Amino acid sequence: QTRSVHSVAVVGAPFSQGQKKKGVEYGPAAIREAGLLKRLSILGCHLKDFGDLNFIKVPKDEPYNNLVVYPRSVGLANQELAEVVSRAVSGGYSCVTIGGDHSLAIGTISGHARHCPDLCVIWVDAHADINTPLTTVSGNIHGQPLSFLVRELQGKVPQLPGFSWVKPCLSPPSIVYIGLRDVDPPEHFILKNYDIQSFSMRDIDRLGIQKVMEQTFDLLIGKRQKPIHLSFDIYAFDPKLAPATGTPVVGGLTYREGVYITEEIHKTGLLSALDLVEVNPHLATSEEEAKATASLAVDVIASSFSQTREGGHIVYDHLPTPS
Ligand code: Z70
Ligand code: MN
Ligand code: MN
Repeated sequence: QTRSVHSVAVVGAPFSQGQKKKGVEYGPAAIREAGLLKRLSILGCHLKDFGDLNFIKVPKDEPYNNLVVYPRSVGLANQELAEVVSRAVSGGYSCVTIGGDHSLAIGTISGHARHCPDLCVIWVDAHADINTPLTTVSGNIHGQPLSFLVRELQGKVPQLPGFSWVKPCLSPPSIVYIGLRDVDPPEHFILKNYDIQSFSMRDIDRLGIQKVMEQTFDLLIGKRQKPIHLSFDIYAFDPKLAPATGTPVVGGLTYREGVYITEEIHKTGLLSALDLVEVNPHLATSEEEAKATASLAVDVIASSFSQTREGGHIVYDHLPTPS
């Protein structure tokens, strides 16, 4: 029996200024405490821990248009994160970034794309996170990261202060969403008019998660093998499973659907970077809830790196003989 050994880099991104709630900066610590590194090493991964990055808040970071909050801080943090991810990926590692809010995908995808310009993105989320700074109602950049990265949208996206380093690196055919159930009208317009493929919760109800994954891979890597960037927002899960998140959206992924998604992605052998974002231990109403959410995050990451439910992932090749 052969198995591939993964080299996995872990980067903690305790970043929260893509939104306004306190606590998501404690996500990386919670996911580490839930045993991430131990679980990956049991799976035989060769690990490199980059630790938790130290982001500085830019002082006097006034909102753009009186609305979009902390643009300079988000821009600078992502610029630094992009450097680290790019270093990890060019060093031969699959890069796991634990967040932090979802605005950090601006940095992880930018950094990943520097080394892998042909990457494709699987965005697992309740939200489409593709508002532009001109369509956002909340003003939170974690609801906008993809708008800065899709080339075809740039005519509609103003440059935010702190964002001059960002080079759009994605095109619609290289993006697939899974799990959508709370899409804003301008986001729906973008998905339809720019032909971005998505499997909503309704599509999962209709097709089942197995067909959804088959079609996802047909769309992204059917013609040519490409490195996969998985951006997994813990909000994709039903709030019963992941209670420690900002604003819960009912009707999300089951545990089994979530794990099936990552098992299938692992089986492609193409996973090159993974973001696990929006775990906010401060929004849990009990210690148990906070622990359950962090432990769910660890399960998602472990099954992305070969953990299986059938039990074949740890070497066991002979039975003890009675003496
Ligand atoms: C909304 C916005 C969002 C997460 C909220 C919501 C975006 N579309 N993402 N929570 N994780 O603010 O643009
Ligand atoms: Mn998100
Ligand atoms: Mn979301």
